[in-house]
Amino acid sequence: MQKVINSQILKETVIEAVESQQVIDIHTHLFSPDFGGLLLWGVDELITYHYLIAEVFRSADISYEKFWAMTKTKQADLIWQTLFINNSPISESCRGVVTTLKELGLDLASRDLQDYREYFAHQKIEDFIDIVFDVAKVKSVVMTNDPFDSIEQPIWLAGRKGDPRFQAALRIDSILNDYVDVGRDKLSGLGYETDLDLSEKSLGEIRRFLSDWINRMKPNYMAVSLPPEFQYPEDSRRGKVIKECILPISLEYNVPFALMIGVTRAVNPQLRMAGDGMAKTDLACLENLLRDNPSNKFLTTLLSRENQHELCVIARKFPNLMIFGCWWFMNNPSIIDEITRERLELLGLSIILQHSDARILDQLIYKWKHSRQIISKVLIDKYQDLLDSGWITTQDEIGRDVAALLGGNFEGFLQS
Ligand code: HDL
Ligand code: ZN
Repeated sequence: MQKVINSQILKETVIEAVESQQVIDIHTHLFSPDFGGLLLWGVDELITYHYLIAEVFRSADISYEKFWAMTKTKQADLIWQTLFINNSPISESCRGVVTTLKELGLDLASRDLQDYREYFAHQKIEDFIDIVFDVAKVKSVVMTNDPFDSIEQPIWLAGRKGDPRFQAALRIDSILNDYVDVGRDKLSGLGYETDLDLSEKSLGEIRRFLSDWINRMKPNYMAVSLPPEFQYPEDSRRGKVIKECILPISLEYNVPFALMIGVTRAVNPQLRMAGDGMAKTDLACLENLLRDNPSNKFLTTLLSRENQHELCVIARKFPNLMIFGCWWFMNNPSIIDEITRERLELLGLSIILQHSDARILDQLIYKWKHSRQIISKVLIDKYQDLLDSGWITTQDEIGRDVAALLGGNFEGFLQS
């Protein structure tokens, strides 16, 4: 007999379901150990995560030149002193470091960065991966793989097998956003000759490139980050490659096309990777893509809070769109809470609630602990509303729903 839920046991039931659910993390910048130094981990990487670099310049009296001339250890020392000792680490990215250290069992009372470095110095990466996946309750992560990256490329060409917990995603920003200055040369470097005018022959070569790398990588999806001014259809090289190459290949191989829209790259180049900004997007681009390609599957996450409500409405109109996660500047408790509520209210359970965007392995611990806390809070309220309306539900049904929201919907979307 399944246990019927009442208000008294609702909270513990939802928290238990959310906290125990193994998640599929559908967008990260993590790499399996066979990619060598591309896999980042440890306390100095945590502290010099580009989110904290942006924040340290607001509080430390240091020039960009001086900071970038420092070693990573010295950068970490400065960030630790500035954002954790001279100031309470109250921002989400600082609090994430605190949560990670705590969940790894380190003594936060000491605040001794050298101590923490000692702990990591004694970890073997193969074991540490198991510790992190276990503590974070992550079943698998999807990487961000760039066939043109000088370190990744030879590993893929040599026939990467790798840890199956690290799934691939084929990232194609340089072809779509930088074809003239970067993409065309990179394609040529891999033996795909294309011209500036994107002749039929060139479009065929780009389709051949996509086919070859889908066969090689077996990616969960093809992804691109796009600026807020992205339009579709668009009389541009990007518009032509999407229409003539990405969409037909996505359909042929049943590999969804993931659009991550709203990033304005290098608004402050002096901050390097920390220098990107965001802006609201005209989502007619999505509506046109979805309406004109009803058999194609699309994944989308947006960078502007102001776009989130209309994204939910668009997803109501087009079942071939799966929205996912609280991306980057969205990934803060107050916004995760807000957009998770409106997504559940407008789309029910047909969403992928969250991804981590983790760049450092250890971040899986805090990004998922923080998200689970908020997701539990929202789900408790939404199931309470349901109970108040008279619906009768059970522990098993809540477990089923949570499993879908934290991974099952992604698996189902890929297999559909
Ligand atoms: O383009 C992306 O995938 C973004 O997530 C960027 O990598 C960004 O720098 C980031 O790490 N955001 O969390
Ligand atoms: Zn990312």
